[in-house]
Amino acid sequence: MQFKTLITAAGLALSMTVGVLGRANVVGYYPNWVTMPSLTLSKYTHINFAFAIPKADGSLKYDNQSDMPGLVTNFHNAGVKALISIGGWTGSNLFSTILKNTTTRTAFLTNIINYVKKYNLDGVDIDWEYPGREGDTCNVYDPNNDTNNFLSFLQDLRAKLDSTFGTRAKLITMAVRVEPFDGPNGPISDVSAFAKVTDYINLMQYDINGNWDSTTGPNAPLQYAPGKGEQFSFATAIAAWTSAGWPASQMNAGMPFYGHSTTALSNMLNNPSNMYVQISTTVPKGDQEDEPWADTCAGGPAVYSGDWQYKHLRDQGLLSNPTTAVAPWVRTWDNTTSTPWLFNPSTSIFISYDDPQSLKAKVDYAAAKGLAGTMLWSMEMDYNNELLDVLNSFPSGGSTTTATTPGTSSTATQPGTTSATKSATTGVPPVTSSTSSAPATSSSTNTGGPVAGGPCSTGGAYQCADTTGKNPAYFICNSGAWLAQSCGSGTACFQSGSSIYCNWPSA
Ligand SMILES: *[C@@H]1O[C@H](CO)[C@@H](O)[C@H](O)[C@H]1NC(C)=O
Ligand SMILES: *[C@@H]1O[C@H](CO)[C@@H](O)[C@H](O)[C@H]1NC(C)=O
Ligand SMILES: *[C@@H]1O[C@H](CO)[C@@H](O)[C@H](O)[C@H]1NC(C)=O
Ligand SMILES: CC(=O)N[C@H]1CO[C@H](CO)[C@@H](O)[C@@H]1O
Repeated sequence: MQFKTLITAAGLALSMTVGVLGRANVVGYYPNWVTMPSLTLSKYTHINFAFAIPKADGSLKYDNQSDMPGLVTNFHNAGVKALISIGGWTGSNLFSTILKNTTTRTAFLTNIINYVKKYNLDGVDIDWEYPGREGDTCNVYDPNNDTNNFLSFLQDLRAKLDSTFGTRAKLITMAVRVEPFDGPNGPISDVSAFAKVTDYINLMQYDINGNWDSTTGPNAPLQYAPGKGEQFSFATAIAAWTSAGWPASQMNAGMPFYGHSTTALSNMLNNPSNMYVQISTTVPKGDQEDEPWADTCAGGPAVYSGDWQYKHLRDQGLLSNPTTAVAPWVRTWDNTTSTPWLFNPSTSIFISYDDPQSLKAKVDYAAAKGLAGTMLWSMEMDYNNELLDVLNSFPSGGSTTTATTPGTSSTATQPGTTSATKSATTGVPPVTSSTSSAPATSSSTNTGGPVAGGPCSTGGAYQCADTTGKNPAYFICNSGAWLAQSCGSGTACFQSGSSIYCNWPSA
């Protein structure tokens, strides 16, 4: 919605951020199987209901569905977009099968449209784990066809959503892993066709190391330690998608509001600079809510997850404040991965998790890369908004421009976009969460239309020059005056409420 891509005539992907008064995305996942504590809705921009499960006939099964109308109304009243998320870790076994069969594929598409309509939703988030790659062990997947079938399905879904609700009136987002979708030869090298018909990816930059590994290690490293643990990180995920042609301005960085625990086979406090020691195959009980659970797909006995929600690190007394451990727990900060870990020398339990300090490092990194904002798993796991507040510190007013094609010189960029970026990064004051989701302000709806150099009052407000959907010109309110700007060559400006985006011109 508020962030779209500018594509230059030369076909080099150039992304830039424009926004609802410049506000960064904060996308929360709302699991339907938990009792949700009271929420500060003003601190979210989007909430994804998790999960609607695709059934073999292409229908959707969502538990506690009767709660949805009231929740959607509450979210909308707070200016928050509501989406249905389809799939998830245990709900992804049939995507491949459904999309191969014309009958079930058509039913699936129709059911999504009807679901969005029935519940007055703002869009759909597809959380297929994973196209062309096995996720949960009983999933059907097909490296030869899944990714192509997914693309053609999304193209049809975009067309049908647009024809039913209006052009770009509804969002399509995707939760994705740390590398692009898989084809027959591994992750594909060009995802730009996906970006054209969808709005965002939500990067799942967590669960990188856990009890499935042979050593302790970080759940969500900002950078990985070469040769230690899995060689993926928050940074490599952004780089992998960006270099496959995904615009940074259509990415939300994923933030875990939980940690994983394992039992170390040695006393890690003897060498706190080493976060990687051998572990027991028996997973310890995590927080007070962790119960043995049997994955019906994977089979095998019921086992603990070992997971610790951040709120229970706080309310079960492991942390007396966000960065102080209570004995016998000892907190260590790992400089390489920019994450904290806890160790209890009496039980040898190790917990890798995120806290305000580590999330701040991730927010700063994502903002510097020009991302649209953040996503978090999941909404019930925070403690007094200690983590959510860090996500809300993501710089507003638009992030930096990122030329996503390696090796292109800066002179290849469109003059208009270069200067737009400059003003977006220097001229836009932060916007508080209470005003940012409000309806368009008088300055951004300026009935006479903005004029270059004319006065404006809301720094960071954006407005298209007209609503024809053919004109690239737009204006940014910068230091009290409208500044003339232009979408990239071949694209036009579209108004959506108080926000604008650049996209292919209307027919
Ligand atoms: C419905 O939500 C409640 C919590 O509000 C939860 O206890 C229950 O398990 C949920 N039902 C299903 C089928 O997920
Ligand atoms: C496609 O799905 C329909 C409905 O479930 C089923 O009747 C049909 O046999 C399937 N076709 C193939 C080729 O599997
Ligand atoms: C981590 O970095 C900080 C600041 O640069 C430094 O003071 C500290 O000694 C480092 N710690 C380790 C364990 O390397
Ligand atoms: C059902 C389907 O789409 N099958 C195709 C999967 O990919 C292989 C290899 O490209 C094709 O031969 C199949 O027709």
